[in-house]
Amino acid sequence: MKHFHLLLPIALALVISSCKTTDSVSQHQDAQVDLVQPVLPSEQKLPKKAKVRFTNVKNGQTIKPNFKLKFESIGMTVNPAGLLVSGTGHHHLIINGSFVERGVIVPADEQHIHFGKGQTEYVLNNLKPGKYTLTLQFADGAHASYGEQLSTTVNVTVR
Ligand SMILES: [Cu+2]
Repeated sequence: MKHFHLLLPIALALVISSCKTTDSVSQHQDAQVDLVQPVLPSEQKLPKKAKVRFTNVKNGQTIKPNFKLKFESIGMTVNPAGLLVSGTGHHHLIINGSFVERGVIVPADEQHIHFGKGQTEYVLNNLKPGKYTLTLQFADGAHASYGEQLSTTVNVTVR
């Protein structure tokens, strides 16, 4: 308790200096992002009608191991990865996983396939026969997910 009066000003100074640092960092980031977009696309309000869908496969369908999936977005424009523009993004296919929470970066691994060039079709890589879930997930130019609204999942049998 003796040292309390000594510590308080130090603590205050730390708080003030950390605020200053945070402000300058956020101002710096805003300045960069303002060139394209003031808010990250994945954080912006989505059109109510915005959705994605597979155009050539329905839930419960049986497909070939090298089936060519086709997909589309409604109310959102497909752009290559790297461009942070609201209302745009690219598709991802998630095999035997689920949609990615809004704002979370879609992983890049065998289970999560990115279509960063703006592709709207994909030939399955000779999947072994069996049951699969295929999830389509739309995410912004930085691969940040638009969340469940911009995802769709179908169960398929590969045979
Ligand atoms: Cu991506």
